[in-house]
Amino acid sequence: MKPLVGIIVGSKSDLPHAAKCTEVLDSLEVPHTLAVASAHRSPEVLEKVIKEMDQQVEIYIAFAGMAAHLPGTVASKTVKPVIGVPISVSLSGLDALLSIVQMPPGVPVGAMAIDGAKNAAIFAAGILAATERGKKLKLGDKLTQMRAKRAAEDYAASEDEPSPEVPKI
Ligand code: C2R
Repeated sequence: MKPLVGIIVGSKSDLPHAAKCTEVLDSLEVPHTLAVASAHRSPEVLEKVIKEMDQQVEIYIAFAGMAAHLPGTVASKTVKPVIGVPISVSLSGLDALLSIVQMPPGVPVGAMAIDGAKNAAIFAAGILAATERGKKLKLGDKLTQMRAKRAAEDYAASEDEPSPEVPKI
């Protein structure tokens, strides 16, 4: 099936983070594709990867640590939405966060929290929910169910019974 989400990581060392993202996408049955390519170390490979992915995907998720120029570089080569995930490799991930979030006007990147791999998947699914394929995949319903399941698990972990005012899910 044609992938909807293109995932690019700056190094193979980022793959455990990408796995947390693909786990959520898989649970939502969102098809995805993944490549390892760096704006710094392998710019030609990155260019080729984006050209190929752009024929297929509707949205990108780019993971990078340190001087994380990868998501911004992806955004410079596509008009499709790019979600950037800063990875905490050095300086507690603040270097990567600032590199991703401070894009110049005209070339936006949607920055997630440091190591926010799961939210990247959920955010991508939320954007895709409004598209034709997203509607076919019932992404809106699946995201609502996912949130309700988590809330129910939290209530269940309460020491006391939830008060009657708390709506049952
Ligand atoms: P290594 O573990 O391979 O030394 O990489 C990667 O995303 C990784 O988190 C350390 C970190 O360098 C990051 N990296 C970038 C870019 N390429 C690799 N930030 C880039 O092009 O922005």
